[in-house]
Amino acid sequence: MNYNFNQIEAKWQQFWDSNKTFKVGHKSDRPKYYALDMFPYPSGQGLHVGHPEGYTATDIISRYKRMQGFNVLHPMGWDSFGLPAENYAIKTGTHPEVITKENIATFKRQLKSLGFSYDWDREFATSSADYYRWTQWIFVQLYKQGLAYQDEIQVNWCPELKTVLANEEVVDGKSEVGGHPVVRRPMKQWMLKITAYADRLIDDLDEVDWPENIKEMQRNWIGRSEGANVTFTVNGQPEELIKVFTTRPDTLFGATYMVLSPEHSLVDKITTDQQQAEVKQYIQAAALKSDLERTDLNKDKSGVFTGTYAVNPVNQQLIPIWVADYVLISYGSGAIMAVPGHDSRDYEFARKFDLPIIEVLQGGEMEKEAFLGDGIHINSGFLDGLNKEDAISSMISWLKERELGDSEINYKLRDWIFSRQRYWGEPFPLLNLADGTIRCLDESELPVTLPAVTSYEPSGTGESPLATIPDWLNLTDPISGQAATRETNTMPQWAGSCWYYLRFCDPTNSDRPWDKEAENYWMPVDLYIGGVEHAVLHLLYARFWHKVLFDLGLVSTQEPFKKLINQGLILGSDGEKMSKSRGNTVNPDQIVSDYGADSLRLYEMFMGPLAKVKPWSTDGVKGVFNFLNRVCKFFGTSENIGAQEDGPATVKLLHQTISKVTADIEGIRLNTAISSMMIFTNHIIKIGTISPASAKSFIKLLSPFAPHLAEELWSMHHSESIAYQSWPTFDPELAKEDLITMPVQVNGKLRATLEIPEDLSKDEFFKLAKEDQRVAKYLAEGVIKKEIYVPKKICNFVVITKK
Ligand code: ANZ
Repeated sequence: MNYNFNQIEAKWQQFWDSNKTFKVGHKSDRPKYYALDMFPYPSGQGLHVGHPEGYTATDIISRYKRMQGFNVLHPMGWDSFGLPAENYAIKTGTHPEVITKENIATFKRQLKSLGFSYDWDREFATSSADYYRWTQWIFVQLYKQGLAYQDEIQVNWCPELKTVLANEEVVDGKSEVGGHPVVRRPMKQWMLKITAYADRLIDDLDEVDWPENIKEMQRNWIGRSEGANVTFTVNGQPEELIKVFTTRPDTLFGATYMVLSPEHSLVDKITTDQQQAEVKQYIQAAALKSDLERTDLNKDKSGVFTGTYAVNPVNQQLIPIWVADYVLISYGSGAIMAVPGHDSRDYEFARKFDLPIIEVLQGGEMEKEAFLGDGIHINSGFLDGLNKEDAISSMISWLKERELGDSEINYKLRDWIFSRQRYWGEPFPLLNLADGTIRCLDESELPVTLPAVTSYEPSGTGESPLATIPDWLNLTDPISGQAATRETNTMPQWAGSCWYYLRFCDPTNSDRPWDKEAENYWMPVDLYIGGVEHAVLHLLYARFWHKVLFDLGLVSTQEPFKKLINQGLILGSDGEKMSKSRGNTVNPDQIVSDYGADSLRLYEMFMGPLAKVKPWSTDGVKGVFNFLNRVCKFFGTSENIGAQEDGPATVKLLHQTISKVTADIEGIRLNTAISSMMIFTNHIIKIGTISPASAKSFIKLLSPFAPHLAEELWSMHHSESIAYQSWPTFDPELAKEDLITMPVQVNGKLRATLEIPEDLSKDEFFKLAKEDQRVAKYLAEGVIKKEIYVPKKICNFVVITKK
């Protein structure tokens, strides 16, 4: 049979579609499996080759699990609110909804052309009112729990995008989208109290099967830090207290100065007249810098003296109070006690401004650098002689007794700034009433839909374009009868993706966000595959919402995503990141048209381990295309499938291949699974014939990877789809390698006998022999002069003993 992939693929895509082959329901006796892709943002660029990488992996697992007897939920939808569609609308005057629809149609056509086994009946877009109605509903629950509140805070304001950004959306002082400068500015914002869940968000990471680096990124992002707060008084102004947070209360005797962050409320009050001008100027300069610039270890330290001193509570010493931007207002109390002897930043600062450096733990070289390690305390009064740990607890007790401080835990995590001054997002279900109060809408009043507008430009004053539509903005509150205005901010892009995996359990429910029974059956997500770029954004936000929903009894699991895998980036063939400007991008449509979807799927899995970064190679695509061609020719020719019985070599290799492919799929080593199918194919083409039973098994193995070709080959002898055929099993006895016994001698004396596979190479054999404890002992007595090897018979090491 000729490998007419175009025809084969179109035929089977049509078949799956019209038969709804992958449609599932939750009323089933079969065990469930939920395989989820990070649903795409339907951008104007269409699919890139990075999308099918993760999507093919989950598709292989889904198809495999179906054949294993699982009821598999494998859905797809669209994360369709967000800035790019709105920016495009501003440029072209087209409604974001129109653009979004077009983009979705393109994405869907592309995904369908790759033969992914989605239950398309579950498809939805987060920007449709049927969906965001329930996003608003969840906001109402958060509001009722006191987890949503309004606050005047310093926000990341992006003048170019004319919007506020979350910390997570600011990278190196620039907007993550577009790379525009971001400045700090106070604004009234809706906040979500994610900090209330900080401990659980850290602790429950122990329960999930996620890559360790992602867990670590979340832990660092949350940044739990145990320490103490200490209160200092201001010299001459005893009513003014400065509270600091420190992880090292044991170093209090080494505090030689203090630092207030430029935004600290006491700066103005305590600065002497003489220093006022200099301090003011410094504060203005600091406002222009990002937090990252301010805390960069490699940046030169800057600061100014306030002219005032604080009193160190342990020894009543007067220490100067400085203002410096390496202390951030957003962390701890925005003030520190500086211990240059044992903190690197303080050390640099003290060197630069000639402030005293006192050693309070022994072990370092104060002339060179701060000593950060553990040691015995010196110059520390009642702490002298204690190590770090004991001194910390001793100091905390001392401070507590005198009401000068207490133990404290701090988090880097801040509450989530949840409002955006944009049009293309979920409207808040909130009314500002004439009497100054806020009314959160009732479930029955949802959805609050986005009105049609003609201009999408943000006002630039910090208000959303929605503020410019009086008909939508102003109303009489039907409950209180008061005049009211709607909240004009919209929710950030992350809102819709915080719970889409729950909606997939029950996507068309118009009474509730999801049916409890369906949720109970499908959740948690068993396998979630997506990009590492979501490590601290989507994955943290979704876990937070999920925990709130869990506490409300609305979901049955503490964690949403049981197992997570990040696919590695696919680079251009030049080894650089793919980008239009470099001209190294690959269009998946082109590959599908030249080689077919099965080749693209197979190639993306064959490139290397899923999690690794890998460069693209079109020659590689040709390689797997040739493999599929050979499979098609051989298995598509009925005369080849005529063997009465397979020879022992074929039987052994088949059982080994089934064993290997099964284990590799379970371990998500999809590249090596493909290699073993290639080895089997080479073998069987050489033999020239195979029994129908063995051919069936092989085609089944191939089917999750190259489903179109597998369906076609299967259909030559069967009338049902291969999708739900049972996965082939293997006999471990038959898969076993034949072993031979090899005696190992050292200087002619038998030291061990090794059981090795018959076809083990000489090098591999010597490696095993040298690693064997019984042999290694004698080899260690000298140096190997000679290695004698008689295949399948014996080996001998000639060792010359050291003198
Ligand atoms: C005195 C000290 C002595 C400190 C020493 C460290 C070592 P983590 O671990 O990240 O929580 N700090 C406190 N608030 C700060 C702020 N707003 N901006 C910049 N730095 C701040 O860091 C806690 C430590 O960072 C605190 O402990 C404080 O310096 C500093 F040998 O206090 B330490």
